[in-house]
Amino acid sequence: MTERGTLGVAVIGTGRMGADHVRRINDVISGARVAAVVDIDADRVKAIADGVDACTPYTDPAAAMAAADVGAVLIASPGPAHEAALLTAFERGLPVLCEKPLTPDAASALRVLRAEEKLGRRLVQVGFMRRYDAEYLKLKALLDDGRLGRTLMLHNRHRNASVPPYFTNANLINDSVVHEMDVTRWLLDQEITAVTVLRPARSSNAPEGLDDPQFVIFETDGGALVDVEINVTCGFGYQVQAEAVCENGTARIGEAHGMLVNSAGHWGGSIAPDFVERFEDAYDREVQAWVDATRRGEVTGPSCWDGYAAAAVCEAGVLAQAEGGRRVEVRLVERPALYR
Ligand code: ISE
Repeated sequence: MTERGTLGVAVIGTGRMGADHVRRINDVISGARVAAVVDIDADRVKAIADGVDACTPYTDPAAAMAAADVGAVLIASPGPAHEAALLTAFERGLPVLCEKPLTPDAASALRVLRAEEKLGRRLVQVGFMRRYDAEYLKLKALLDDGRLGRTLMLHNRHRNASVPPYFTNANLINDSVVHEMDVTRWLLDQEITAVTVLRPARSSNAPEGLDDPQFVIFETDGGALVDVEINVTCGFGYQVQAEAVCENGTARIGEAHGMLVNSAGHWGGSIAPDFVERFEDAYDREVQAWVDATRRGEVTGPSCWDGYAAAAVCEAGVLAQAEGGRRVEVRLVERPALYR
């Protein structure tokens, strides 16, 4: 933290999300500045640092975290690099906002959780940004106030116009459905206990090696049934919708009715092209909440427990997917006191 109390952030990873967070911290939110940027691509990281006032480029995350003007870390590097960066941040006592996934598998997520538990205090907020989306927040408040009774089912639709060529069936679960895993756990305040994956006929839009769309079913420890249509080659835009079916009513979000235009015998609006645009406000709110909490000396938002639980559900999901239609149970360790 500087004398003026502005939080100096090191942004690790300057790919699409990292670069967007640099812009966000610089131009959109308050109370923080980008003091360091880190990327293994030295030219890229220098170019980004050159565009930011008093920002130092690094190729080594540990060197950036040792800098005197760095008071917190935002990790947006690829998932396999997260564990090392998180453990270094723990050694330095630095608060972290870690983009999802916390780490790519349950065993490494549990190692991170145990390391944080050893510190005896939380340092990590995991970047499950849908928890900061205005519509999801309204749905959460409605379900929590109990007016509609218990939630019995949750229907989700998660559609991407397209995905990068490297996207595999496992990515469908680990990169995309992981968001529904987190919102299910958060909205219902329940753990997911089993996953089943079914596949309809393969879309002719799906690239070689990707079975798209798929239909994923979660069971929860509160007896709810949750389904997810994951459909990442729909072509027409980015859509995330959810409908809670409760004892005394239903509630639906994600229709995204912004402006409606009547023209030339048609009415309608537009669909966001991708998640960066659809969830722009949620990302802004998420990073602002992290900066505000950090400046107060607090850690809020999704925890290492949430990151670990999501990783364990992902593992069950990938297995369920590979075993076509088999129901796979999720096994979690006992929830430590730090996360209750
Ligand atoms: C991407 O990685 C995300 O996190 C998006 O929110 C998700 O909708 C998309 O399917 C993923 O590929």
